[in-house]
Amino acid sequence: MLNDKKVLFSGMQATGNLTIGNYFGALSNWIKIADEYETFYGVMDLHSLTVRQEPAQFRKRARSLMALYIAAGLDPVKNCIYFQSHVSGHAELAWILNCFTYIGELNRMTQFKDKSAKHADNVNAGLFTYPVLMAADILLYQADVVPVGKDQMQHLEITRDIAIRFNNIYGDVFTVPEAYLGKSGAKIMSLADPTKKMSKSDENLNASIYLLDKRDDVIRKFKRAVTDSDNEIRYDESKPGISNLMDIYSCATGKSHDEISAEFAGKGYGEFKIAVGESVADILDKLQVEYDKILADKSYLDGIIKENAQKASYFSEKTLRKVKKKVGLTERIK
Ligand code: ATP
Ligand code: LTN
Repeated sequence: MLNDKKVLFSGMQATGNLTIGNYFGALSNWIKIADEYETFYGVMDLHSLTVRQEPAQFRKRARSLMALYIAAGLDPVKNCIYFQSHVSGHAELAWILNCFTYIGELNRMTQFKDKSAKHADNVNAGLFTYPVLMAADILLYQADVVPVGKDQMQHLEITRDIAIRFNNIYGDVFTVPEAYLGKSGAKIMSLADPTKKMSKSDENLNASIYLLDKRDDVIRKFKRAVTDSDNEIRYDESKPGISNLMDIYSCATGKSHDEISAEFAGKGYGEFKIAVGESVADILDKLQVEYDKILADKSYLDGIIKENAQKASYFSEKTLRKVKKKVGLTERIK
């Protein structure tokens, strides 16, 4: 509890350009629940280092991600939006928690297996201990809830296990966090292969709609989206392409699947795809206007970055001090 509110922590890695999967699956849910909690949303730049980054481009991307959080509707005064690397407590607590995490546990992480297969030339120790840094992110703020997609559930489980293990030895130090799966539970699939998740690291640029895509590209990509050939707009497991487009249209307009089927009864896929494209492009147009404004105002963004780093540091220090004392590290003399 902080200021009588439960604490919420979440974040995204500053790798790749965000897609509408990240938006409908994560960001837009964050905004819906932000008021109910004391919130911390990190730009997880330390996590991004597990994969090789080009420094200048990486720096730009991290700033861009922060601007996107705000452009999407997170008020940076009410929500502590900050860079993970600006709060040294993340790395410090991660080290301590490394000493409370077993290699066997980390070996079971499916993301590690997937990513080490994908980056076989750079299977570094950071990739292996990625979940421990994520546990540190969450436990540092004593978070009660963590909104994450299904793919991150395993990391949340290990975070809970580490917290419980630590508490069993040292008493009630950490709040044991719960996952918060969005109500809509939207999982947006690739436009090129609707059996695969839409992902910002997909090599096929037509598979994903990026938040910074221009209107014409958005419409063009939706027109080309892979669908079946029966031309009926119906939500059905055997029609993953159309079902995915219905999910996207539902996220963009708030309409139910039944309402969408009724709206497009007797109409073809061509007309439906354009409607989906328009509805998404409308949202992205607005978001991009805000995004450009935020990035253009350097001192505004710098001010937020500075203040929120201080705010996050203040809260994280409280936990870190307690943890250091509990494990028996010698207190610094000031
Ligand atoms: P990468 O391709 O780099 O692994 P990603 O696009 O899968 O990235 P993440 O950075 O792993 O995205 O995830 C950020 C957040 O967005 C997570 O909460 C994740 O669950 C959510 N998310 C990512 N892709 C989708 C999707 N297609 N549908 C719904 N939610 C998604
Ligand atoms: N691994 C997460 C990003 C992330 C995160 C966190 C999410 C890093 N630390 C702490 C929630 C809480 C991902 O979505 N890829």
